[in-house]
Amino acid sequence: MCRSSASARLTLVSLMLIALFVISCSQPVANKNAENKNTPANGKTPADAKPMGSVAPGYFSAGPHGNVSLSFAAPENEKSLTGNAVNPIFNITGYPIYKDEERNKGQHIHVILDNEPYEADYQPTQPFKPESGRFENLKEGTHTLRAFPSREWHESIKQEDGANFAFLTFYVNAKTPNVTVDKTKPLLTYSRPKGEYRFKDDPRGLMLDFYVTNARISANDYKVQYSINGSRPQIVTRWEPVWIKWEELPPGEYKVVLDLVDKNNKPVPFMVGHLDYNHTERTFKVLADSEKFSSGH
Ligand SMILES: [Cu+2]
Repeated sequence: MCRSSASARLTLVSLMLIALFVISCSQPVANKNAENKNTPANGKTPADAKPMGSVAPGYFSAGPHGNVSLSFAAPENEKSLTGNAVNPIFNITGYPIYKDEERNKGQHIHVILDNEPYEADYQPTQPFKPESGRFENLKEGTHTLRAFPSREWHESIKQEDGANFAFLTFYVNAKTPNVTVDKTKPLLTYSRPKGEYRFKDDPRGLMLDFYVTNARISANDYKVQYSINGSRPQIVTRWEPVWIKWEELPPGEYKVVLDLVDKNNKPVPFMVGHLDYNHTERTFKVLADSEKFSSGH
């Protein structure tokens, strides 16, 4: 009798311990799922977001609220990673980041490894692992990450003081010998166009967009030069997106070349090893109504 009640008590205590263990283990998972729902709550457009109306049908815009600041919480600047994948985490203030699950659109951060096409991060406080796998299996040596916030339609938020532009250097295993990254030099960061577009999907045209740091863009200072499919180079004298008319972009494949140039239209390089970040070549595609987007779009 006594023995059986003791063993019953023991069973009860073990059951309670198991229950406690299950609760304590399951709680972080539950929290993580809640966080994955997105910011702000529940993957919705913020209440104060304004519809763009006929200018850009289907899009909303929220903020900025004062000056925007963006920085990396991870990885650490000028440190080696443990492993060969980078999963950046951000601190951002002054600009709402969200994804509206119903519209499948939202404000996000463009994250650029080295001088590759950007990846869109809609959850900046979580380690970012783009589906493309672009941030994995990195080559040994010196790499950079750049980031800036963007609108639902992928236009960068431009801020002259550059406080919303984050830029860091990191290493896989070790530094590449003789490669230095001078973050004080004039820098042109390519953003758009990227990938595939539906012909006439935006009444404004097709957006060419970029971020400029440590340089003023004007008619008698630094300028941005672009050329599409080898056409005569166009000079941009204002830090604003260029909306290219659809009439100039019938369905097909295109190559765009973007350069930072000085007041004499001479290219200004930003060298990281053998890569010139101020000279970017990209292909994009304009699809006819009958064509399907390829997977990964
Ligand atoms: Cu974007």
